[in-house]
Amino acid sequence: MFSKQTYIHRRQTLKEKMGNGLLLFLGNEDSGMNYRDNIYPFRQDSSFLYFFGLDAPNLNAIVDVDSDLTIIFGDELTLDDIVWTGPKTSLQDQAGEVGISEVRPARAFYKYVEKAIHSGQTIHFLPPYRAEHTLRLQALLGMAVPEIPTRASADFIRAIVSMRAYKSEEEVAEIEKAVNTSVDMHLHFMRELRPGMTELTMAGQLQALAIAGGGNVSYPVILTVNGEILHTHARDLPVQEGQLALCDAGAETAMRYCGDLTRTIPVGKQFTSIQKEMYQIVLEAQMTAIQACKPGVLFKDIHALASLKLLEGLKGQGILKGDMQEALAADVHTLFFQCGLGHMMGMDVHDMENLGEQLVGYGDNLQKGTAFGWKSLRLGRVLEPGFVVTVEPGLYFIPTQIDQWKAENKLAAFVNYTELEKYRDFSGIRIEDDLLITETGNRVLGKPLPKTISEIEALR
Ligand SMILES: [Mn+2]
Repeated sequence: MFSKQTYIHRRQTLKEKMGNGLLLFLGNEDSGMNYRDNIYPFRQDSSFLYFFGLDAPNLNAIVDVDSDLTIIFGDELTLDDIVWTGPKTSLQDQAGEVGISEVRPARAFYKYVEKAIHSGQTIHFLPPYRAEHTLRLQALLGMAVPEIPTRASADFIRAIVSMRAYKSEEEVAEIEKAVNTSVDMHLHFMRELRPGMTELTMAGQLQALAIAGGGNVSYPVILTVNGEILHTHARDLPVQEGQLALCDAGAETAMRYCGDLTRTIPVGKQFTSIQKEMYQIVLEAQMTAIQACKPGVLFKDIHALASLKLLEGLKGQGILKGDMQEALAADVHTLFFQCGLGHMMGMDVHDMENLGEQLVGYGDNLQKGTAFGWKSLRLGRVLEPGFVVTVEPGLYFIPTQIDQWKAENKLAAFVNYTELEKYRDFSGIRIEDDLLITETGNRVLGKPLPKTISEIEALR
């Protein structure tokens, strides 16, 4: 937990930004996997943690801007609870550590909101992502379930995004701690993966390192020899000499700040010559994109720049032909790079994604794209100092997509389908680092993690 002053200051800033109304914060609950008491690891809501710091289930909070009152709602442990959990710091004392003196029983939350509705106060709430939150809002506000996401408060979202997007020094230190644990996970992957080992064996070892780092993984480990499948998780499948293994894994700290890194390595000791050529294309696109990350630049333009580098590289391999600027304008890159160059990162690995990609990644003056490829770019807005973003270009040879585009002879002026056919089983490559945008440019966060071909082969 940060100091009391951090949380007091954050809530004060939020009150000033909002001006009036009642702000609802729904904390998360334990969630049963197969019965109520056998639970998924508990994860607090990130906005709740940001403003209240209390990483425990069954809490709600209200910031009543109109009467300048901040209240935590939750119940103290009973003797029945303590039999199972042992004694814990009282909720009253925990609230005191984040600068809140007003603690009321859980059931008083409903009464408080009911009274506010009757008095005509404006109630602001965030879009729910858990069914329990939807049901709680339904009970509190008397709204039909399908109506709830559309009635979430855009002003409340904007105010929170305008704070959480800019990481303070103490937050950057915490993120860097997460990235360093993530680096250790990747070093283990790069040193220890061997032919015959299953994807799951290695993924389990990486998760153990994340937990030993004090927190957990910040998302389920992606570790696969089918790197072209963007979000496939590790399988009970032995990896083999000659294949590429893609690992997208990160840790979150005990305070729930995240790391998110990707490396792609040969399962054997060395890349094949064609793997080397493709790897080098992605690496150059990534380094070019990192160089371009600085305040005042649209991230969407950096996405286009990285895409152009990928296209030029593929032209060099004879897979593409013609003018690559024109190819970029025609979205040829989406045959190989179907997703976005990166996203914001903080307490969520895709930071604040539950608040909506438009307001988080694009803001009010820029419209998120809807076309294939562009619709998956989560971040497009102008970069500013204090943002933490990922830069993660890749090349993905997806047989289904290649077949479909080829059957339609799509963009055949640019694509040499005969040559491309040779790569249909190539799989995929991604390289990802985490950056802090500074006043003058950027800083790659964390301890160095090898990514050139010679550095990687030296570790194998
Ligand atoms: Mn990422």
